[in-house]
Amino acid sequence: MLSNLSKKHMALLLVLILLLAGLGGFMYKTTSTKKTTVVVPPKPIYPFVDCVTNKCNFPLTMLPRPSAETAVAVNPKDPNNIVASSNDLNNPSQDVWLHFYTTKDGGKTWGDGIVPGYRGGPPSLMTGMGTACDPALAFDNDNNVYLAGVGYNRHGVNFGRENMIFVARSSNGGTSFDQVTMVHTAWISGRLQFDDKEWIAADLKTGNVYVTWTIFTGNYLGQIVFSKSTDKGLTWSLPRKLADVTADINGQGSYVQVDDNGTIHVVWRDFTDDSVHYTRSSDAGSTWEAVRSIIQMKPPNSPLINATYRVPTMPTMVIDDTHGPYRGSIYIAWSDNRTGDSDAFLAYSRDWGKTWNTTFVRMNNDTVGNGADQFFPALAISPQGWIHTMFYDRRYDMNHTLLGVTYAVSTDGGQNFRINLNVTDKIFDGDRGGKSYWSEFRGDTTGFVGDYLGIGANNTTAFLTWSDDRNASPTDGNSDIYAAMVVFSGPHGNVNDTDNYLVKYGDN
Ligand SMILES: [Ca+2]
Ligand SMILES: [Ca+2]
Ligand SMILES: [Ca+2]
Repeated sequence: MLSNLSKKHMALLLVLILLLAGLGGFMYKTTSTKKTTVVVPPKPIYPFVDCVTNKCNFPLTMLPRPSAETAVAVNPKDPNNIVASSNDLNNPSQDVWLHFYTTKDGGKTWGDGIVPGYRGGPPSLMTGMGTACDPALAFDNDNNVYLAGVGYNRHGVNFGRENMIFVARSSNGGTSFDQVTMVHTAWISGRLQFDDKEWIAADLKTGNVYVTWTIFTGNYLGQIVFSKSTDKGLTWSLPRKLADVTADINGQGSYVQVDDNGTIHVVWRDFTDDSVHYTRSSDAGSTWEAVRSIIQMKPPNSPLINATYRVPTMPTMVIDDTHGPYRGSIYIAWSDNRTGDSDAFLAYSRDWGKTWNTTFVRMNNDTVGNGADQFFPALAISPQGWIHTMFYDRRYDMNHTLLGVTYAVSTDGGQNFRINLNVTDKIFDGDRGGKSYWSEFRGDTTGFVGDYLGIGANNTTAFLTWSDDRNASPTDGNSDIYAAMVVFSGPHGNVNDTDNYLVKYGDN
């Protein structure tokens, strides 16, 4: 055997023996002169979960009954003023009502309240409604924040307004919501209609407020409609259909945004062919472009494998009207099953929605086809023009069943999301949440994690909110709203340094 060893092998063996014998210093000195050493600088630290300002994961509400479905908005006038909202069963109406959570100090302390009109509370236009749900939030440029929702009477109490889209306004940065107005009621005697799943946006220059939603008709097809307010939410225009073709009547999940040119952009899911429909208006909603089908989705099965909670696929959207290099880009995210399990996908336009890229970006960076589902991607854009997303993620459980939450970020106009950060400090079983949400009224034990998540960003920090079942027993349905703050820019650098590092040295 020894005869087969070359002199080189013998030398290596000797080096090893000398190293083990404590003579490594000497040997290192002689060998290092022959090597070119690649100096890998220490990895930048951004982004990181801020566990100092608040806990790494902190509850916005953890009352005993269920909460789910979140939205977040950041005050453009005051980046430390952030408002979140959720559906909440912890209120005297004993049904879902909109709960809001407000910070004025960048997330250190939070106040909260519920929209007026709940049973036994201060009166509002919503008084008498059983349910107020589906939060959507938008700040204007004058410290007003608008909270839109769906109101209805789940128990079928007849008093003339069975169902409506409403908007609550706060003129004090979300400390209280004192003005509640009705955008539209679908209740018409003898005809079955239902107003559902609205979204809201405010034009920062004109102060106009825009709402889109679905009107379901008797045969349960959904028409996407639009209404606007030019008086800070006091009055609303009659709903206008966004598609003037009878074929475009199978929509749901509309999402409205407005850019700094005043152009209004709306997307929704069309259930006929699972495509994302898109239209825009450059005259404050008077006329609209012909509706286009811009993204062919492959929605994941609802529910997912090993789960009972529903996973509706609806598009979310942000517009880059910053002065960053990708100004004019529009980003749309959705859950997609094209790789065999659910992923968080992104599509983009670079020309204010005129044309759309047909190559889509997978935002979760785990191995393709590994069986882990990512879903409910929410989007925010920071003043740098960086795209921030969060989604539920099953990769952190070896069995791909329990849920965590991932933050991902792109600094190159959505082309790469190299950075994925696990923000959850405890993964949880999504089937545990919200059981009573349904069982009280529908008699089943289906889990519920809401239909979407909410994220917002100022120029240093992303604010992530989600429905979390870590405190739920197998039977009580006690979901809570949790939040995390992810710092992506600060005195020692920013997430772009990390991104550049990953390009140069990889993720080691
Ligand atoms: Ca909902
Ligand atoms: Ca996946
Ligand atoms: Ca709870």
